[in-house]
Amino acid sequence: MSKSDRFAEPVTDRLFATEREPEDFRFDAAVARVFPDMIRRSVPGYTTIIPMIEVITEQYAQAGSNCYDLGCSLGASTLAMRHGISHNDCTLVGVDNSAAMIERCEHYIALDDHPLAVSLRCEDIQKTELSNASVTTLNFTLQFVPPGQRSSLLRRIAGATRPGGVLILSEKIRFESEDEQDIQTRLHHEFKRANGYSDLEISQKRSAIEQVLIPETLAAHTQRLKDSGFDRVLVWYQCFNFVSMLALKAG
Ligand code: GEK
Repeated sequence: MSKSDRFAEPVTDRLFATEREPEDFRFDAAVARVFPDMIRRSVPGYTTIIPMIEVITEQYAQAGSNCYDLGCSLGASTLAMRHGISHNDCTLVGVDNSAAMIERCEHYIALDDHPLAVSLRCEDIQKTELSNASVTTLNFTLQFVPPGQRSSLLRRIAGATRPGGVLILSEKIRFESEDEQDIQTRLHHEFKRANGYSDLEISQKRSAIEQVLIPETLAAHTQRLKDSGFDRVLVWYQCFNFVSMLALKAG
């Protein structure tokens, strides 16, 4: 099976295609059903970031350690980590608090042919047990945690990370300058149009998600990662207002 086949699902996202009552976005069964299509057509760079998570995991997973995918959804990033781990004594854990996501994730994990066991937890990432970690992934998940609760989660992750371990943090960001914010937002919306979303879909999704997904600046992310106990922070990927960072603990 090729890497892209592992995540393929032929269900097209039409959730916002017709006029609907304004309601906050939730990761429910309807979203879980169309999720692979939704995230691929909505997040610039997602299809590059997933296979790179495998490459990064390959570099940083340590023998006898735990690897965590926090906010694993259907397991695309979990499976990338699984294929990147070369130590058979590692433990891989995927965590998501959406039962609809975890249920479908189990199915995707079972379809995959890698021998490393994956343990799935339907839990809040803010409460889930973390220890002895070498690689932790937050692939577009921290943005859904209320801003006031982000520091305590990152402190817990840094505290659970071994020397030489990493956190892969992918986020939608906002920009200090209003001008850059406008340009990057317009380019993101053009990306969605090019992927077949209508203006109605783009604007209804935007209204549904704006109270739920709170983006912060790159400077805010970097400072908080350092304050939380990571020694080094670098950006390894950016496409418009979507960024992936690597936060490292000194070895
Ligand atoms: C991927 N990483 O495909 N506890 C547990 N899960 C949570 C929490 C929380 N507090 N908050 C949000 N989630 C995946 C994509 S999607 C990103 C991640 C997106 C979960 C939520 O249920 C959802 O499944 C996931 O985080 C975010 O690489 O939809 O833009």
